[in-house]
This record gives sequence, C-alpha cells and structure tokens, in this order.
Amino acid sequence: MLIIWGRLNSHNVKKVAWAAEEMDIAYERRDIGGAFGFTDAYLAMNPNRLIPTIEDDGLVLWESNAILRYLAARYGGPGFWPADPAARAVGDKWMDWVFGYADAQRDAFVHLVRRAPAERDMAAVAAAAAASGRMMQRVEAALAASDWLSGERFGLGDIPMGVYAHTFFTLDIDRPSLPRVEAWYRRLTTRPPYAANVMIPLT
Ligand SMILES: N[C@@H](CCC(=O)N[C@@H](CS)C(=O)NCC(=O)O)C(=O)O
Repeated sequence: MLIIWGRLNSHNVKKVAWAAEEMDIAYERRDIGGAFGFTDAYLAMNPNRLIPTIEDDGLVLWESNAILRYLAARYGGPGFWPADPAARAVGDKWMDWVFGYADAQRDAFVHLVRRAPAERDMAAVAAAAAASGRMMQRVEAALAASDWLSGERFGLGDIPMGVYAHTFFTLDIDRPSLPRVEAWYRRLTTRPPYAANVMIPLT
C-alpha cells in the first residue's frame, strides 16, 4: 500500500494526501517532520530533511510535484494524466508556478500561524499579502478562460494552488477582489478530499 510520510499541516504533504484521495488510492499516512522530528530511517529515504516522501511498491520518491505526477501517471487515468502532452501541459505549468507563489505567501503564513503575536513582523506579513495578492491576479486572469487551472475539468494542475488558496483565504490578510479565484476556491471546498486534507486548521 502507498505510504505517505509527512505531517498533514504541511502544504506539500496536503497536496499528496488530497491527490491520493481524489484518485481513490488506498494509503497510509505517517507523521514525520516539524514537531514530529525525523528518524534516521526517514533521512535514509530523504536526505533533504524535508517532507513529503512516499513509498510505493518498492519506489521511494520525494519532491511533492514529482510525487503528484507519479501518482497521476500510475493511478490517475486520463482525468489526471491526459495522454495528450499538450492537454497535460495546461495544468502542469501551474504546478511549478506555485513554488514561486509559495515563496510570495510564506512570510504571511509563518508570522501569522507559526509565531507568537509578540514575535510577528507585521511589515513582512503586509509585504507577503501584497505579493501573493498580485500573483493571485494571474490566477484570476487564467480562470477567465476555463473553470479549472487544468482546463475544462478539475485535474492535477488545480492541486498545488488549491492548497495555497485555502491558506490565502484563511489568513487574516488584506486581499484584492478576486471573484473568479473565490468561485474556484468555493468549488474546491465541495470536494470531500479537499475538505478532509486541506481545510484543516492552519498550524
Ligand atoms: N520542494 C519540496 C519542498 C518540501 C518542503 O519544503 N517541505 C517542508 C514542509 S511544507 C518541510 O519539510 N519542512 C521541514 C519540516 O517539516 O520539518 C517539495 O515540494 O516536496
């Protein structure tokens, strides 16, 4: 059975657990990283000292987007892994674009969620909110062309950004008007695997 290593309050672990459930893959998730620390056995699988890592049928794999692509190619069928490379590329680019978005949003999350109020740098929070709001305008523009970042149907390309969108809409930050992103986020919230793995308290 697929094993997903990583604490669920990690954005990158949420991606993998959510995707596995969307694809109906049976899995066991094991907490590690953050407050759980690491074991030597884990670090032998993933010397980066990062989560997530998966074990599947003899394969050990790290890097969350590589994991998503592997799961989609192996288990997702054409809905998650279109045979046509051009169709696949529509959502694929958003998966990697999101790493830049994560950098933009990071300080807002870290200071508002992981730091005590007295230790928060609110100027850094405001700068991160402004930067992520600007990047969200690109998502807003993309959603004018189709309901999903993956195209006409929900797909892999919606997963990384969907994880960060929950944080964006949950943090107490200033946000620009983003009606299409809000509608897309509302559509995500109706998906049970999203509710179960992503819409959990930010910690
Ligand atoms: N590019 C890596 C980044 C992984 C990453 O930065 N993971 C964070 C959590 S989101 C981590 O492992 N932090 C250290 C820890 O949890 O101990 C991926 O996508 O898998």
